Amino acid sequence: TDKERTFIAIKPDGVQRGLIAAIIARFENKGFKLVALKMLWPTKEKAESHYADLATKPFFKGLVAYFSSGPIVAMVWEGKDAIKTGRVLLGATNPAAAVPGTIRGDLAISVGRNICHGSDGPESAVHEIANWFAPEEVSDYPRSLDEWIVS
Ligand code: YYY
Ligand code: MG
Repeated sequence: TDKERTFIAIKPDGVQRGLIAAIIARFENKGFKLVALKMLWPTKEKAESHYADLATKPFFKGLVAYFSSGPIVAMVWEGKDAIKTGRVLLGATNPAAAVPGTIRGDLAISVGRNICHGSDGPESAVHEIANWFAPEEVSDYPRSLDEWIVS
């Protein structure tokens, strides 16, 4: 859909490594619209609810520790097919398999330090946006540029 929204996060390693601007630029330059953004330090509990689907995985404990190890940049990006295309911009989960040109393919090496997160479907996008943002923190605003980006 044209106004699809996805939750994108720069994980603690992305913040520590000074990659905030580089990651935001990928989404901005692509043409997506930033509708929410904040820095926050996830609690263990919020990290667990964010990754609730993965609770049975062997890497879950380490993943929650990693995601709550420092501040993250939480964002909502909007645009045509933002969920699927957002994941294309991120690249494969394992940076070793992510192709050059993607964020993980260009900027990361290890699956346990893959610097960014993106929703994987419409249901998870709704769940994740609600997990990190109050409705009034998301700005629904027009951009006159949009007719030059989508037809
Ligand atoms: O959505 P995405 O982040 O690409 O991957 P998920 O399968 O949802 O896993 C979430 C997160 O877990 C991944 O970004 C890194 C971590 N992880 C891991 O540490 N080891 C794995 N074998 C698989 C995933
Ligand atoms: Mg995922």
